[in-house]
Amino acid sequence: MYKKTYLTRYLVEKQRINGHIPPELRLLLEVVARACKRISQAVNKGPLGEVMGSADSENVQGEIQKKLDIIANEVLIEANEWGGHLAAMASEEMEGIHVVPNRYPQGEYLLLFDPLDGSSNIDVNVSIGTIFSVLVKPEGANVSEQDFLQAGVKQAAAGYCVYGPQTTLVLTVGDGVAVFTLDREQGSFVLTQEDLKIPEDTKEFAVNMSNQRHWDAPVTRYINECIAGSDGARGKDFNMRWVGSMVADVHRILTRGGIFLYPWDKREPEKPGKLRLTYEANPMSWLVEQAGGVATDGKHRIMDIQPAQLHERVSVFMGSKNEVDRVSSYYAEATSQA
Ligand code: P6P
Repeated sequence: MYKKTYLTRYLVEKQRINGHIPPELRLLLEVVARACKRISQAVNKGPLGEVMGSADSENVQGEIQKKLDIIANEVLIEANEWGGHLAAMASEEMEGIHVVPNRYPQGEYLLLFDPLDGSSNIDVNVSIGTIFSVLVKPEGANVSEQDFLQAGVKQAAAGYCVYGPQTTLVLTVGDGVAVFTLDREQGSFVLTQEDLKIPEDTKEFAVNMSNQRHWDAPVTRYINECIAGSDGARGKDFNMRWVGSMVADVHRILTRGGIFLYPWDKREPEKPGKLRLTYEANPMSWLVEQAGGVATDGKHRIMDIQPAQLHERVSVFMGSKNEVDRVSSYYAEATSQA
């Protein structure tokens, strides 16, 4: 019989054996996991749940919100505000932070999330997911948005839950990456993989090719070499995958290697990239690094970037070490030749 380790036992042992996570952080992660189960149930209903389609609203990014974006956001807020483990939350779907109401005790953690990443895929039944990042609230009286502006290296925990053929929770608290698969009969997440490792080499890249004419030179050079394959400088053929849902693409890369690229492009030159630093790039970067991969914006380690704004964007290259390092070397060459 397969010895099943459920999420609770995994976290209790992390707390008890290596004292790696304090009780409040364990509680936080269990509450987030429970919220993800509820989101999974809503997502899995699809049209039967009358939750499909767009809401009549836009988020802070100016993007049309899907009904499930709002539902997922509300599930995470409601699940986390009463437990006493959090001081406040920040979300892609909310302009400002959500401070835990006075009727509840405030805790020492800050939770950031993209409640339903890839929501453009909801109506076409393609994998989507929840991305979350946990920070420790700095000392001081009243929590503020400024408290959330911490570099990714300060994270206490990071993870995502992908709602695909399986519902899978992927988590790090700084000592490796663990994977939990939702056992729907038990209603619990079961540990199905520990200490995930990304191969340093890969033949698979993930990028939205329709943006090619807008990229800068180092990215154009890198992708053109991948496409030239064994006929070109790389001397090997590459394959391309692009789901259009970061959670799905990064999960594939964590599982079998690859490089994910969402670079700056000249369509909106004032923006460093499309993806958000604090609740998308930072948690994904920590998971990738914990699995032996690399995550940069082409010039800097993503987790070293000091956020200036809660919803600021960043250029993203992450995955198999040798491929991401190659992109960085092309940026370095371009800078030295400038
Ligand atoms: P594009 C989803 O909207 C998202 O934020 C990421 O999940 C995904 O990787 C990216 O945008 C897809 O962007 O421009 O290819 O639709």
